Amino acid sequence: MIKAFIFDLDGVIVDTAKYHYLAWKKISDELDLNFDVHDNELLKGVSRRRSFEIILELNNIKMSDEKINEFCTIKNNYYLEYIDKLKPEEVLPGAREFLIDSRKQGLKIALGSASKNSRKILDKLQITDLFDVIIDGTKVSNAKPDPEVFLKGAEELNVDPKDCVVFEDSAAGISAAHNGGMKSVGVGNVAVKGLCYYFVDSFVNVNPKIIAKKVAGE
Ligand code: B16
Ligand code: MG
Repeated sequence: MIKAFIFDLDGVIVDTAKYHYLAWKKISDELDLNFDVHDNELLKGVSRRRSFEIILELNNIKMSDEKINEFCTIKNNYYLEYIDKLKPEEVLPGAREFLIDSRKQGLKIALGSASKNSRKILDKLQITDLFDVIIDGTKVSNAKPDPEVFLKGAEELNVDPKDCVVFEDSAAGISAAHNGGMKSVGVGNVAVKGLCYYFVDSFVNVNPKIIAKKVAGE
């Protein structure tokens, strides 16, 4: 029986990918590296450091660990300039209502995100109190598709992984859910439609009870 929902952040609750892109683009331009919106797709769901390594690999550039850390810090400062201006209205359509309805129906709620800025983003969106548990990039050492972020969420919620549903927009995130023995619901990104148990275009008019039944095969 489904007892908990675990939500990815970027691409599921809010579109922060556009701000990650603008920040990576700024640093790429400064370093004279090629980087476009198409390349940005490769960074979704991926950690900050791995994101920069991918940009370097695309440009055939090698860099010391020290320099990589330095540029990741600069990128994050650029990114935070956008996050500081984030408005509650930027919660993706239907997501706030879906979180509220899920709780009303007795489901436990966790966040499972790679972002080290998750708490700040939830606070800006004014939805922090809709989550029982928050697992983010500051609490895990293995990136998706490793299931660590979702397994920690299930553990802190005190729910068996098989009774959890993960909502994700990235292929790595869907794999992470399956690797942790959880059901997956793809959100928004048609590229994951063939990978997940069930798919929704958005949370608009989506009923948590129906989702729980669909993934349970009822
Ligand atoms: P930060 P998610 C991920 O969030 C983003 O999709 C990814 O593009 C980003 O690099 C990663 O968070 C780390 O973010 O730099 O804020 O720690 O999809 O796992 O919610
Ligand atoms: Mg995501």
